[in-house]
Amino acid sequence: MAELIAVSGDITKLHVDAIVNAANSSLLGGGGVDGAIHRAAGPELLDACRKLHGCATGDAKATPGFRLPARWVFHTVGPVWNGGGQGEEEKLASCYRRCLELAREHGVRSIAFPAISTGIYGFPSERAAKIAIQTVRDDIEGTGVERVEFVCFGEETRRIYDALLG
Ligand code: AR6
Repeated sequence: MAELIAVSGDITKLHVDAIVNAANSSLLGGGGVDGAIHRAAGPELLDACRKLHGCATGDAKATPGFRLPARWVFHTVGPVWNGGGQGEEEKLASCYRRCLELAREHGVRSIAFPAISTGIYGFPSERAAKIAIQTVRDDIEGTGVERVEFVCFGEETRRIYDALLG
């Protein structure tokens, strides 16, 4: 059984095999967690991202972590929240699913996810957390991942994950 836990703080500091970036479809950087990851990884990360030629919403692509403690960064593009009637929930689930597929392909045993789409993209936090946890529980088997950290940047997110993870 894989371990699913909530942790607080900055995802760029974590010593895990892979961290997930909540990117945009250009993969060329931005604000929020994306900006923090690019700053901490160094300019080599942007060079690597340029070679990926973007990423569709709900998909994910891998780069090395460069100067990060994490070996890999899985860049995924969450949906912009538009009221919930435009497939946002399924697209968000797809982000988590695709990152677990990349984890399997790259032999990743520990992975840390930020709360994808819940910042600049405006996805309601509790709905997003339920989807994150349910998708990971449903899809983790057979990937080889042993530990999943849900990184909570702020007390409200932490409260939500603690309540849902029990
Ligand atoms: N460590 C962990 N979580 C963080 C960090 C950090 N250092 N910084 C912010 N968060 P957001 P989105 C949390 O806005 O909503 C970018 O410009 C934050 O509190 O980073 O998917 C991209 O380029 C929130 O809970 O991502 C896209 O254009 C969560 O990370 C757009 O933002 C996600 O917030 C993507 O928006």
